[in-house]
Amino acid sequence: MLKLCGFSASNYYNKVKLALLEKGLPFEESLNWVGETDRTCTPLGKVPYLITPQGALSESAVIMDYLEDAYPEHPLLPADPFQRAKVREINTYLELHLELEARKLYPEAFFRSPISDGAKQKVAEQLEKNIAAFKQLARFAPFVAGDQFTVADCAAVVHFPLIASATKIIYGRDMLADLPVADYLKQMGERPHVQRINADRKANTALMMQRAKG
Ligand SMILES: N[C@@H](CCC(=O)N[C@@H](CS)C(=O)NCC(=O)O)C(=O)O
Repeated sequence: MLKLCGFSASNYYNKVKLALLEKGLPFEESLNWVGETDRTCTPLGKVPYLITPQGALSESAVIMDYLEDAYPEHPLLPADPFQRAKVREINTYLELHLELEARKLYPEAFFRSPISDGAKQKVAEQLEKNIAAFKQLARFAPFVAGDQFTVADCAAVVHFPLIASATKIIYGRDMLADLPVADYLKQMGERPHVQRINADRKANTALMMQRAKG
């Protein structure tokens, strides 16, 4: 049995959990907060990590590739190599150029840990550029990379809300507002597995806040 380790408030954990649910794979969850991870499985201590019958894997992109390779039924990528690459391209722009940049805002936006005005300015400039580039690639037709639910949707469903709310909190405007993100998230929210992810995320976020208060 596959074991997904991490916690449900984490967007990267939820990306993998959504893929497991959408692929219909049986798995168990192990609650491992940051600081309570097994470093032999995840050398940098990041979540998620996945324990497979053959051993552990860290880094969510690697885990997503493994799931597609090991369990090709209920695919989350198109069959055609070029189309598969296009999905991965959108996914990479979303994670590397949008989420990872917006992540620099999370300490102040979500954890009351101030960041400098200079850092905010730099992130705003970078996000402006990167979101315009992402807009050029993203399809929303109706899924983020075209007419099929893919790994890019597993990422978009969990990253968009964080990017939107972090930019709204820090800059007073949702920097994703020019994209049809609200309609997309509403549509994705009708999927039962997305509803499960969101319910688990809310419950786990409450637990995380309680732990932070001590
Ligand atoms: N590149 C990693 C990012 C995962 C990540 O940043 N996870 C966060 C939680 S959402 C984490 O573990 N942070 C703790 C840390 O970086 O030490 C992946 O795709 O798995």
